[in-house]
Amino acid sequence: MNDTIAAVSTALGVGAISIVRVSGNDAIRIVNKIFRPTDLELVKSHTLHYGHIYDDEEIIDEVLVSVMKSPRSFTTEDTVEINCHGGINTTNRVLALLLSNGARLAEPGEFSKKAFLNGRIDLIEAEGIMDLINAKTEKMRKLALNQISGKVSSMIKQLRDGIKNILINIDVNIDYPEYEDILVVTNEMLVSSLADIKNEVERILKEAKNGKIIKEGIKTVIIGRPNVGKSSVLNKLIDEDKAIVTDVAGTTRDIVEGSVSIDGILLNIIDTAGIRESEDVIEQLGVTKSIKMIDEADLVILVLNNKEGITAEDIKLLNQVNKQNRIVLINKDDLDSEIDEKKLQGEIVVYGNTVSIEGLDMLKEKIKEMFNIDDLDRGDLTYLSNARQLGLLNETLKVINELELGLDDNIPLDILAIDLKRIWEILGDIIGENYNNELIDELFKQFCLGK
Ligand SMILES: Nc1nc2c(ncn2[C@@H]2O[C@H](COP(=O)(O)OP(=O)(O)OP(=O)(O)O)[C@@H](O)[C@H]2O)c(=O)[nH]1
Ligand SMILES: [Mg+2]
Repeated sequence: MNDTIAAVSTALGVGAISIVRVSGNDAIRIVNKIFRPTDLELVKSHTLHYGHIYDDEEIIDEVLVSVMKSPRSFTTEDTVEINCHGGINTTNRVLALLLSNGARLAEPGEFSKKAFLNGRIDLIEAEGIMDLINAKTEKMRKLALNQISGKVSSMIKQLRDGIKNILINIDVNIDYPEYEDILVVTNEMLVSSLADIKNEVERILKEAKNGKIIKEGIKTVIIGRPNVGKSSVLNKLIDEDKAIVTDVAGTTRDIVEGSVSIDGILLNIIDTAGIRESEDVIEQLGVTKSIKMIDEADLVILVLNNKEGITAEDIKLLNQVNKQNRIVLINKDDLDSEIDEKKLQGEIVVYGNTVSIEGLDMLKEKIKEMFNIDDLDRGDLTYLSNARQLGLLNETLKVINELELGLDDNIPLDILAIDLKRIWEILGDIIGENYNNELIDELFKQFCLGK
């Protein structure tokens, strides 16, 4: 933890500039050994210095070096960043010199880990940094930035503070029952405070769905009988000839994936094998896979053939997806219709074809409505969006439910306080207030080198 670490923080490749970062007690002293002409141990914090990196008397590169002294740096330690010329050889030479002069090569994410362990950022903020680096869309960037700014953490901290206050009051009640002017915590009071906490946890979990959609997109599976035009629909939506289209039923055997953005939200589309009974072993494997995809989907698009009418197989498929978010797309509406709409009562139905775009535009509109995509932008994008964080928050909900049962049974307050403390602890795990070393190591290893 007290080692001075070094790593290349920019992508290693050919580019104008590379940044090599050094952090730790000896950061300034180590860089000073290979940098001339300025004595970096004498400079002020947050200053930039022009000069050269030397290996003995050999000039390795012409550089700009920035010096940030503890505690005003990302890691809170002394930090030096060397802006050298990009290019693999130069950058690696500079890094190698730092290592031979006493720095240790950083592990992936170790700078962020130091920032966390030194109390500069909490876990939610650290995970936000990773999300920001990986952000592919404008919304993903905003979402991540709100995580880094502490807005998301403060939602969790407020919940924790509320619970802490109740716990303090319970403790005082138990320890000093003779005091008359203190608030006496009753089961009724706990019922109402707990209801508030539960509401807030449920609200955060509900809104987290928006965060998930922004971060991961909408997993959309196109299903239907063979030959109804599923692959054509995929190709038209993503504007690319990705899946093979023929008039032979059973063309698609394996799944084919593509994605398209709807107002900044990624629609991750999966085209599947047409579902039917088949003697063909390969085709049947494809069909099994199609059915499996249904369970994992955020949205199912069931494609029907306008010209063929609704068959018993179509109805069977419709029943199979009745728990899913689904849209029925009646394809090939350029041909005469045989569709009996009475069979589709209560369904969201869109007509279209893959010759023109109007019908598929309408399909996108329906998806926007279904997932409130317009509203996603209006909120301030303060959502929990990370699987680890959400898993823990779901755990608190379980304990809250148990606590509610305990309250119904009039279990004494000091026993209930144990569950309440547990909720407080799990919420602490979310922001990394109480952490376990193994988990922290695993988590930061997923970061990139030099971050
Ligand atoms: N008239 C018309 N033909 C279409 C339309 N969409 C697709 N087709 C034709 O329907 C046939 C089947 O299209 P595919 O996209 O391969 O159908 P599929 O549902 O993927 O079929 P499988 O992969 O076999 O399950 C092809 O000959 C397409 O050209 C449409 O909107 N109108
Ligand atoms: Mg197909």
